[in-house]
Amino acid sequence: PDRDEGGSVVLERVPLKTKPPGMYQVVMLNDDYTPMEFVVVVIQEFFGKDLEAATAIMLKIHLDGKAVCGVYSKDVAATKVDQVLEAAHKAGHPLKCLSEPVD
Ligand code: NFA
Repeated sequence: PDRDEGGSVVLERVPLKTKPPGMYQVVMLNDDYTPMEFVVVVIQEFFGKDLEAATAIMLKIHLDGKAVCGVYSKDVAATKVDQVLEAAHKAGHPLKCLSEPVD
């Protein structure tokens, strides 16, 4: 067995089980400049929502300041954020979004 500096046996701690990976929500933020129609198109394109659902989410962002567009694994959520920010930047809009762990 492995021993420490004092010669005592070092026992390895083995996890009994692995924890399931946490989920992350992609939150979109309101601003005063991005056109509503652009936001609706982005939500449809990158979050798989139909026109009605995308419009409801856009209006919630507009009225509440932010809303959740979807919940994904950590890496998928990060990719969604990158896709939204790139599309907004290319179109010249200041639209912002972020991902955060679901409580
Ligand atoms: N507040 C923006 C406007 O009035 C619309 C908007 C909605 C922007 C959702 C960003 C997110 N044009």
